[in-house]
Amino acid sequence: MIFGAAHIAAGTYVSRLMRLYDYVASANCYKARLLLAQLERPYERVPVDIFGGDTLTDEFAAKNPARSTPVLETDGGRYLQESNAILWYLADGTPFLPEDAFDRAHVLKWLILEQTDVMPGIGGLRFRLLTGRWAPDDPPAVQRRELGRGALAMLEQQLADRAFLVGERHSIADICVYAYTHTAPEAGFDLDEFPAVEQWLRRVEDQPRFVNDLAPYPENARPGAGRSTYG
Ligand SMILES: N[C@@H](CCC(=O)N[C@@H](CS)C(=O)NCC(=O)O)C(=O)O
Repeated sequence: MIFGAAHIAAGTYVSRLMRLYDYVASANCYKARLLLAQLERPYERVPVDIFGGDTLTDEFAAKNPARSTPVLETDGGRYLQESNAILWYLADGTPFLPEDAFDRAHVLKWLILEQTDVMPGIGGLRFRLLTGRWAPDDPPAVQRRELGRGALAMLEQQLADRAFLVGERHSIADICVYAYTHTAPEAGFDLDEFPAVEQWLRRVEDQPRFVNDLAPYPENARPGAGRSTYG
């Protein structure tokens, strides 16, 4: 699937369209799709069925030894792994990544906290509840819920008196944290308890060219139904 117009450079060097190796139900992948849409960057989307065994192949491991999506193949044919590294690479030189060193460091801080707190505490919990890997009262679910609540409380405090996470303007910090935070109700969190987070979610959704194409988990994501690193 190709998004945007293909670009073929003149001369001996033929620039390829960027490729995003992408799983449609992954919010880590959705982060990249959202930024690409907002930047209006053309790219080719290469669907990866992570529960159909696609990340278990040698071919995929050559692109990402960690066997995770997303992976960006640049127009020069190089591979970049990790969703937040992909956001940083694509946003560099655009309004989505501030120039000021202090603000950039704060963006980096949120990219880190998203991976340590938001993704496991909200996204990882949601995945395991929705696909039947855990029941809400299972001890690992209770532990993750505590992590997720802590992440939402941290965001609530940060957003109580500001419109966006860093420097009062929409940046990749917001895109990155939005991706799993907006799914919090599906992980059992009540966002009425976090009104500043709720309002911030709506502000992110009001940004130009905002898209939400995060798909629900398919049947083969249930345990035993497919083949993946999750079993
Ligand atoms: N830290 C990684 C995590 C990526 C990740 O966990 N991707 C999942 C989908 S959300 C995946 O592709 N898993 C496939 C597998 O492990 O087989 C990132 O941010 O890119």
